[in-house]
Amino acid sequence: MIEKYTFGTPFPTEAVIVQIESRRETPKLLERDEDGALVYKLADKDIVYGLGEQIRGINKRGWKYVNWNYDNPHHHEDTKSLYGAHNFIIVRGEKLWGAFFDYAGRIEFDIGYTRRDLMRIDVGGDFDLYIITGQSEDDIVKQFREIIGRSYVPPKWAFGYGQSRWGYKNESDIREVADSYEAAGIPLSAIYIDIDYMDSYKDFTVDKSRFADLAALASDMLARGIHLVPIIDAGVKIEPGYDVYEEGVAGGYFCKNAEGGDFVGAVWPGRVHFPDFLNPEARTWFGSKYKALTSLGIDGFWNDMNEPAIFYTEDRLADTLKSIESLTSGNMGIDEYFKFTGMVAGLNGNEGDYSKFYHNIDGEMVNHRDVHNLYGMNMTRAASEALKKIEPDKEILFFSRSSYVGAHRYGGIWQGDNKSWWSHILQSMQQLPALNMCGFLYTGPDTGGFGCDTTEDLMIRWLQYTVFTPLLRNHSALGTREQELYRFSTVDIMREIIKIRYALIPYLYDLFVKCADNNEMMFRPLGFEFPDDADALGVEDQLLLGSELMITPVYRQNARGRYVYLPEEMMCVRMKSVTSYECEIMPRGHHYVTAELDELVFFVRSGCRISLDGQWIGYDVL
Ligand code: MIG
Repeated sequence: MIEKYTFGTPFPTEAVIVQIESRRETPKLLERDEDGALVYKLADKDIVYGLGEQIRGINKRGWKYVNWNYDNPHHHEDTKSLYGAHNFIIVRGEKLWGAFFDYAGRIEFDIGYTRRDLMRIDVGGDFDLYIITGQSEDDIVKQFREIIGRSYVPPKWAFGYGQSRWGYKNESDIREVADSYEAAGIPLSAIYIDIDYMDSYKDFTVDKSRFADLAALASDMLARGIHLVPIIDAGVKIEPGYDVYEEGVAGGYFCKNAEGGDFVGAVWPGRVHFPDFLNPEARTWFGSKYKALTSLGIDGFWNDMNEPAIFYTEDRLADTLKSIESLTSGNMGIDEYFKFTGMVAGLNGNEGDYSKFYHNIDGEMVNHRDVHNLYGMNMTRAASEALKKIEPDKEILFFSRSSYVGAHRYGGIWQGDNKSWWSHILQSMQQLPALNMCGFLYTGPDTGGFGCDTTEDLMIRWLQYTVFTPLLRNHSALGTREQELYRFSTVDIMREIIKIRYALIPYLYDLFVKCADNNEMMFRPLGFEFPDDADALGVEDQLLLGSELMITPVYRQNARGRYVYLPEEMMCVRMKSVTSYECEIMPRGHHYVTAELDELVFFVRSGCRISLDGQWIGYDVL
C-alpha cells in the first residue's frame, strides 16, 4: 500500500509518474521534531536499507548522509554526498516499511548517527513523502518501482566489455587499444572516448587534428564489434561563433544569474554557461545537438559533470584572490595559512555558488539550490527524449554521472570516480542493491579503479566482481597507471574472466530485462530473501543475483579466499575458464571458501542452474 503525504507546495520532480491522492498530515509512523524534521525511533535490531548511491554499508545505520549531488572524487568513509540523490529507504525490524522523500534540494538522513536509536530526516524545503508498506522488501520495492516507471534497458552490446581511459588523445590511441585487445585475444565491445576528443572541450565538436575522420573511425570499429562511446559534459563553452553557445544564448536556453544574464561558471572548457535542463524547450534544443555525433555513427554516450560540477565562479574567484592578496601581503601566520588553503580548496563545488543561478520554469525563475538534485537527471532526459526522435530505430547507450530518482527511465549511471582501492570493490557492491531499489539497473563502477594506481591482483579481483555488473567498463584517470588488460603479466587470467563475461551475457541480459519489466532488483541483500535469519541479515559483502546466483567477491589484498555465509545449501562454482570449473555442494552455514587469484568463485542457489553459453551449470548437471 502506498500513501502520499504532501508538505507545503513541493516542486514537481517528475520522479513519480502516477497520480496519487495526497494527505496533508504527518504519517502515523513518524513524528516531527521542533525543527520540523521527521523522526523515527529505531529499535535495537532495525535495519535501514537504501539511499542508492551513497557510501558505507548495505545497512545504512550509524552515519549521517546528505543527498546533495556533488562531484566528489573522494568516496571515503566520512564522505557525506556523492553524485546522486536517491531518497528512498526501507526499514526492516519491528516494522517493515519503505519511504520516498521526493524533494529536489538538499536533504539529510541521520540514521542513528546523533543517537543510535533515532532516525532523523531533515528535508530542506517543501516535499512529497510516499510511505510504502508491504509483505516483504521485494514487495515494497516493486510498489515503489511501479510508481516511478520502467527502468531504461540499454542495447545488448552494452553488456559487453568496455575499455575507457581519460587520456586517449587521438585516433591512433583508440586504434592501438582495439588492436592490442585483438592481439591479446580479449573480446571488446566498446571504447569510451573522454573529453580529449572535443575541440577545446566544446560539446558536440570533434578536434580534427586528433580525430581527422571520426565517422570512418566509428565505422571501422563497429566492423570489429566495437562501439565508440564519447563523453558529453554539462557546461557549454562561452565562445562567440560556436553554434551551441550562440543558439543557447539566442534561445534563452541557459541558466540565468540574479540580474537576468546568462550565469557563468568555469569547468573544463573554461568559462561556460549551463543549459537549463529543467526547461523543456532547452532540453529539446540540447537533445537535438546529439545528432552531430549520431550522424557520424555514434550510438552511445556518457554524460559527465552534470551535478553540475563547477570548478569556480568568477565572483568567488575574484573575492578569493582579493582575500589571498591580503593574506599574502604580510607575514602569513598559521591561521591565515589555513584560511588561505581552505579558500582555494573551497572554490570547487562551493555550495554557495548553487544559489547564484536560476531555472526558467514556465516563465518563473526558480533558484537552482531548490532544484539542484534534478539537474543531471534532466540532462540525460534531454538526450534520451531527443534521440528517440532522431534515431527511432536505434537503441542508444546512455549513462550519466549525476542522477535523481526518475533518471532510471532515461539511462543508466556509473558509480563515479572511485579509486584503485580494495575497499572500493566492497563499496561498489554495497551500492548495487540500493541503486536497484530505485530502478537503476544499468550501473557499475570503474573497473580497476579510476583514481590512483591499480595493481594486477586488484584488477583481477575487480574483474571477478564486475563480471556480474551490467556495466563492465575498465576506466582510469589521467596520470594513473595504465590499466588496459593487455598490459599486465597476468593477462591470461584476465582474458578468461572476460570470456566468462561474454558467456554470461545471455543470462545477465535476460535477467536484466525481466527485472526492468517486473520492477524487480537484480542484486539483493541476503536479508531480503532470508529475513528471519539473523546471520543473513548481517551480511554486508555478498549479494543475491537474480533468483539463481549469489556473488561473493574477494576484496582483500593477497587473500586466497574469504568467509562466506550460506543461508541455505548452495553449490560453490570455482571457475578458471568457461570450460574449466569445479562445483561443490556446501551445506548451510559459515564457510571459509578458497579463491585463488585465477579462480572466479560464485554460488548457485539450491536447486537452481544457469545457462552459460549453452552449457548448464548448477544443480542436476554435476
Ligand atoms: O573533472 O572527463 O567522472 O570519469 O574521466 C574530471 C574526465 C572530469 C570526471 C569523470 C571521469 C572522467 C573525467 N571527469
